[in-house]
Amino acid sequence: MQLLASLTSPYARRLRILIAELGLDIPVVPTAPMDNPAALLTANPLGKVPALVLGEGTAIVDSPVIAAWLLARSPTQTLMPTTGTAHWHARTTEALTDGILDAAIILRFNTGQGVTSGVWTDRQYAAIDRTLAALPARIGASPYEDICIVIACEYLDLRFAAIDWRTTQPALAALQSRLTDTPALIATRPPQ
Ligand SMILES: N[C@@H](CCC(=O)N[C@@H](CS)C(=O)NCC(=O)O)C(=O)O
Repeated sequence: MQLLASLTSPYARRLRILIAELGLDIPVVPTAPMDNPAALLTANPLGKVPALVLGEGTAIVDSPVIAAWLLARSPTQTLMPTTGTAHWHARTTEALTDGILDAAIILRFNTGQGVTSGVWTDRQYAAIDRTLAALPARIGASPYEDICIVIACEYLDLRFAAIDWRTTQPALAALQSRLTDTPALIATRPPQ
């Protein structure tokens, strides 16, 4: 079994943290999606990381699906509630923080193509701002949700230093500072 992942991917980072926190032994194979390596395209025709290769011709793709698979393999885990309202709350926090990453990545690719303004750009920034404002109410709901929130915030630090989420959302800053020395977070911080 292998996790194909780029070391800067925030989606993959969440899984690398889960793997560490759950004590699973799944090697990470550094994979640059934009190079279209054959192993990635075989595992995931979308050409995106992360992808979890289970073995002979079987792979799981999309980080929330892979996260669910990892958590299901660890029946005694306490990172994410597995049933009821708390479970769907956690899945929604996961989706909201993924949405921040999706919007940030759209902005990043647009910038790379010289598109730095316009309705679509404004829409991504507005989605990021609104979602950041919604996250403080979700802090502390479960360890997994806190991890998802910190990963999204730290990805903004990496790629969008101008988004000053620490000033606009001090509760998120307090969470990030409380978790900053978590070994799995330290071990998975992207190379600067
Ligand atoms: N929804 C996917 C998003 C994955 C994603 O966008 N990964 C980026 C790297 S951070 C990628 O592989 N991009 C290459 C591409 O879009 O072609 C997930 O959660 O796994």
